Amino acid sequence: MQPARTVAALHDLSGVGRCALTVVIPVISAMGVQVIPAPTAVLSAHTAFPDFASADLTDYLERCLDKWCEMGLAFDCVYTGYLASVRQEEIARGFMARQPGALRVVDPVLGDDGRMYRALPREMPAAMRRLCAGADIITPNLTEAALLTGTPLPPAGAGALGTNETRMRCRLPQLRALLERLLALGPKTALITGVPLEDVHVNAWMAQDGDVQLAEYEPVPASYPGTGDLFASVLAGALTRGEALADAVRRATGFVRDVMRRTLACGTEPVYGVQLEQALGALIPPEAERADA
Ligand code: PXL
Repeated sequence: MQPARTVAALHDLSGVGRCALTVVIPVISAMGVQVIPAPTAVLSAHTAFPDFASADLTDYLERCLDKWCEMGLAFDCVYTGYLASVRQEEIARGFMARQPGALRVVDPVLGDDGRMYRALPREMPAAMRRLCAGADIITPNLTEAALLTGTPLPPAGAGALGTNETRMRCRLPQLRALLERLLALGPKTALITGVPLEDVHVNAWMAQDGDVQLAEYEPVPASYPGTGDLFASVLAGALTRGEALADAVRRATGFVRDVMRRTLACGTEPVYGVQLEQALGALIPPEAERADA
């Protein structure tokens, strides 16, 4: 019996709406990996709701990460998501430098549907670029990939909440060029989620000196906030367990699709997020693997 591997999770804690830590913690825990959370902000509900209470935790984040280093903790993975300020990016980058043995998963949470999240400062894409530079893998959606690379944003309304009306279609050379621009920022692997590629839908990734790899999926005719967090959490959990990248991407792709399908069948309002709770069981490793993991 081995102790659980550990993930330091730098994400916000939004009460209503199933995103960030309320997704990260159950998903990665179900996969048999311990999550040690450092909340970047607390919100009554995520920022797609018309109104919410929030508190920025930048000072706390710095003190928390310093304490963990003073305690001598060495994490197997550092996984970052929604960072609320430019200073939080500097703090996260400094923490990664002090965790040289950790896998670095950076989900550059900046926006969706052709728009930046409205609570984020304008300087956040430039800051996030610096964090991406030192990552083992980054997992932007198309909007975030555009913001990170200075590519014109996909038209707003493509994939709007609850419609998934993806008017924009990518071609393979365009997708390859976008992945190359992301890799030029410095991460070892760049992965873009939710790409309408010609007549299919894919999650696409490329490693430095590699070629484009695709995980195709049957799209669900709906769009929910938090699915990027869900995808990146399954990916981070699987990679921390030592799974190969292609297997981890396929697992994350399949799980997100399954959860979206279940949610659509429930008919709940999209802004409340996906029906994750009843699907978590599928992530629990079989008994035999749990014993030797
Ligand atoms: O799911 C990404 C996300 C994370 N954190 C907060 C958000 C969102 C998306 O809206 O508002 C606070």
